[in-house]
Amino acid sequence: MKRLVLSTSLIVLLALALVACAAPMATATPTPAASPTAGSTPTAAASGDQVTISGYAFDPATLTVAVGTTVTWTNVDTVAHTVVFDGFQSGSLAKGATYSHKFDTAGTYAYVCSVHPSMKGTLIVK
Ligand SMILES: [Cu+2]
Repeated sequence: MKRLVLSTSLIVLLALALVACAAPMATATPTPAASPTAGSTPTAAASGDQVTISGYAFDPATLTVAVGTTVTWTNVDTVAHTVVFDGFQSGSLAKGATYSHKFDTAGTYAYVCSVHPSMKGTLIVK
């Protein structure tokens, strides 16, 4: 009986020792800082001068640029697309092809893909 009590005490001691060892490690682990931009990144106002044609869509669908900017469209789809404005257009863009146009006049320019009329984009020049 005494032997049993002894071994039980030993197990309790061992458990306490384990907890004692583990506790400082747990509290010493640095808590990762929350990403400062997570959830606060604005997605509505797209900037830059690049539009990607991907998944039968222009990305970004609406792009705002300054007057004098040359905007480049790049088709990454396997199917061909076009960039068609009122008065000028890209012609057929195969995969990997690009089309650039310089916008010297402020205004809102709507464009479509003539192959897939549901693909619409807007370029705002100001
Ligand atoms: Cu298209």
